[in-house]
Amino acid sequence: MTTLKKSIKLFSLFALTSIAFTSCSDDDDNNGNTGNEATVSTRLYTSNNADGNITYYDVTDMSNITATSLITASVAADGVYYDGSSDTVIQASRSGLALEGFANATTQASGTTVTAAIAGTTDMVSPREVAVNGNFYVVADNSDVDGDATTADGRLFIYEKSAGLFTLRNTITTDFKLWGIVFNGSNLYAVVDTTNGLAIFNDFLSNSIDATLSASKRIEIGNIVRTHGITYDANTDTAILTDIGDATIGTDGGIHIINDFTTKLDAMADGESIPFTDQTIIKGADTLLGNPVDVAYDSETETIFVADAKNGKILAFNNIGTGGNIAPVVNNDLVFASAVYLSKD
Ligand SMILES: [Ca+2]
Ligand SMILES: [Ca+2]
Ligand SMILES: [Ca+2]
Repeated sequence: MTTLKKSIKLFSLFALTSIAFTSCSDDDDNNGNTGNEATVSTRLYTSNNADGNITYYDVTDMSNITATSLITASVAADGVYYDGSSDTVIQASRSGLALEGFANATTQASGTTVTAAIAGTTDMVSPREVAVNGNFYVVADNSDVDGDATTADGRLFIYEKSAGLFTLRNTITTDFKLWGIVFNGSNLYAVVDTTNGLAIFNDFLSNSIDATLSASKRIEIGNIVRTHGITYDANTDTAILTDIGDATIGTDGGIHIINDFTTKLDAMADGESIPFTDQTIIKGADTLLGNPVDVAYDSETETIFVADAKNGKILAFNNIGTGGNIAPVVNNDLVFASAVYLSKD
């Protein structure tokens, strides 16, 4: 690490530790959980494109959120994931162009410099979101594939995790631009970047050789301008997608919540759209949503967490009700925030 980079990273760390959290949650969601009897720790893992460090927030008690930062050699990173069985946090490094996994994730002091215990091969060009199914880690890469920027395409890199290594199994080329991805069982949902589209790949990991693959089904999400982030909660059959609107505007972002998602999806023909009347939409000046690029959901507390790259924020919303122009209950600065992942263990 160069002295300059070290200085920048140290400065970032000091800036981080001086952050004051604002939270006005006092367990008013009527779930009877005061936090005292909870046996689980709820953590929100985040990555960013400002310094490439991993920051996780312990959000078990929303009125007393603490932050821990792990200092990595990467200077920019996107998709992030936490494996509770091995206490390992994984991110897709945009400076290293590989997956990197850090052990003892929750037992290190904030500010500790960490080195990758699980290294990946450097196959990617522009890694974004990560989706995990067992030992398979899929990374969406949004670089142009065919050398023609006017034709929409992207690649999904499928890695298999083994002891100390992410090994590339195969690559799937898509006929649309990629960003957010998430598994629902064996099916992979992928947002269709620059549009309001969502692509569904049934039994995605069964595609085990390099290939170009069209989606099993494509739908549209009504009233979204340009989607980026997606999450799916199987317990409540809820899908949540983000809308960045115009990428140059910091006040036009939104969050779209779709209940009974698979019921709706299964009933839809290819190309159909979910009307805005079948969604709960959070949007407006009070939301602070500019370019929400990734989203996570705690269905137990009905809390949505968002990484907003444009406004440099980690935001949380609860008491969502019918949505609209609601203020976040957590508003934390994280410059060039790129990804979020929620773990309960
Ligand atoms: Ca192209
Ligand atoms: Ca925007
Ligand atoms: Ca994510």
